[in-house]
Amino acid sequence: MSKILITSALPYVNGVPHLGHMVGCLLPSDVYARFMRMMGHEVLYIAGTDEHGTPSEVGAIKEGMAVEDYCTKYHNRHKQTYADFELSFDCFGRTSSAQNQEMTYHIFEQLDKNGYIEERTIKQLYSVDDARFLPDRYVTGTCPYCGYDKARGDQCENCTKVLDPTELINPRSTISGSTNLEIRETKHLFLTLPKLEGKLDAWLKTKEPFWPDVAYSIARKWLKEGLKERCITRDLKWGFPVPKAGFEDKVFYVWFDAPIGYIGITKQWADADPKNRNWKDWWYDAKDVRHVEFMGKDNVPYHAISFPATLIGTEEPWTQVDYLKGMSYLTYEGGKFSKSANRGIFAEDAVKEFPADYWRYWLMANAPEGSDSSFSFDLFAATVNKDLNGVLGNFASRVLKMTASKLGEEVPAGGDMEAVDRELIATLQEKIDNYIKYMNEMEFRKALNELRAVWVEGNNYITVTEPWSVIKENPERAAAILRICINLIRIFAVISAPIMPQISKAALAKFGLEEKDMPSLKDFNVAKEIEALKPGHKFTVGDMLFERITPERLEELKNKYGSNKQ
Ligand code: B3M
Ligand code: ZN
Repeated sequence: MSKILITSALPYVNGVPHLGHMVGCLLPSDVYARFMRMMGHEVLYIAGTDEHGTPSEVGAIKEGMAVEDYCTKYHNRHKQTYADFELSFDCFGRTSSAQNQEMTYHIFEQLDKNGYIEERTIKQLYSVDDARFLPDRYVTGTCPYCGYDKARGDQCENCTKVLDPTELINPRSTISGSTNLEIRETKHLFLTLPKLEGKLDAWLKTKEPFWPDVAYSIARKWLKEGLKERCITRDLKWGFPVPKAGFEDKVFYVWFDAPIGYIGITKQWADADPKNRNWKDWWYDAKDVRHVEFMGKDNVPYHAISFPATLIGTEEPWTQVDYLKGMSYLTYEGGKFSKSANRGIFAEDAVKEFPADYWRYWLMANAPEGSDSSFSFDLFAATVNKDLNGVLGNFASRVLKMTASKLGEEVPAGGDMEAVDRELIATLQEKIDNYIKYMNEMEFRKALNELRAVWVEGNNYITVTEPWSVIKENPERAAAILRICINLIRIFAVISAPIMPQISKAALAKFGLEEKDMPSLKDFNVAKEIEALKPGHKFTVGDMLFERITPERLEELKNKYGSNKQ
């Protein structure tokens, strides 16, 4: 057993997550955390809301709230949605916490002490009417690269170019709309990334054999182009005040304290309960920890370059990322999710329509891994009806109903293993081994293909063995077949648990079993597990595990969530 530290990129607190956010980092990290726990590892799974920066300030102004209250409101909303999605964080914290402030200050002071912080005077847009500087999103204007007229000061949403607010054409204040802007000088602190290039390069090389191509090539490209000094302070009110003489009226840039948030949130977790391990056992001189990070591909440079360099610059033994899983994007019917245009389904509405597991399964089976993927209600309904209902759900209900009506509501006794049964065991062992291998490698689409193939084997087995006709001449043999099928239901429930925890629980409950009764996935042995439920073990038929989506319901969903709009 080893210690696995798993983090998901921290969603910005403003705005509510849609399915693309769910599959972009949160859900795969949860599936992996659940899987690793079932493999017998000690797991610490951390996430939280990213609360600083201009988006929160601007959002709070729009809602007429104090920014602290605004962040608390949305933090709670995120937390509830993720709980509804069954995300099994050990701690879902906040980057604005006192613990994160302490960590941020410590890391900053180390960097400063080691000579990696430099003062510079830069030119920034100043709004005369608002009497303040306008960093990042406080300024809107026309993108100099693509001409999009609502580009924000930090990035153009249209062409994704990272911008400097002074580059915008026809800039205006996001707060007041004022165009009475001038360029003024202001002093800021910079992290001298070029000085850390050599060490970063050496560190990155140690990761090369292990990192997936996408993440590694993004990191390499940045290094090749040469690193620039990064401004880590802002003229804002909301954020951690900079603890340095002459900078008291400035705060740290959101991307400086956000990744430190992984450590700060771990400390929140440790502080919340005295029995939790000291946070240092995970983060500081913790040689037995493997750290895996999940994020959207746009976040890779920050996690592969700036944050590792920040930690290297402290000259302290911080835990660095060992494996970085970068995800591509999920589109909605081939286009963008948009709350304002009422296009796409948001996570909190999704769980009101169907149980979380339907979404979890679809999203993981169609995860945007190598390239982008697209959600559509047609695809979703087809998967729910075919894979979940048709293959998995029907198998369970057919087997239990048949057994209950012919032999009673308990695992039947009698009969021996035959060649066809041994073949089934061998096939399942191979497929389950593959499933476990792919899950270990975080190849989720491949893993779910194997999982589905395992369920299909169950259906094939019952089709070939025909217990409903065998029972007429050979009840003993029929009992043996149905006993195997019943045990298959339990096996399916166990191996599906990281993806569909609720369905897994519901299936196990039919046998009076709970989550804690599940065997480890490590060295999962089908020959042994196929005999786990012994003759005489009681079961209840109960409800179907899944509900079919009718054509009428499908049409209703498409209208409600804007699929039928151009
Ligand atoms: N909040 C960006 C995003 O949500 C940012 C991630 C921070 S991870 C430390 O895409
Ligand atoms: Zn642009």
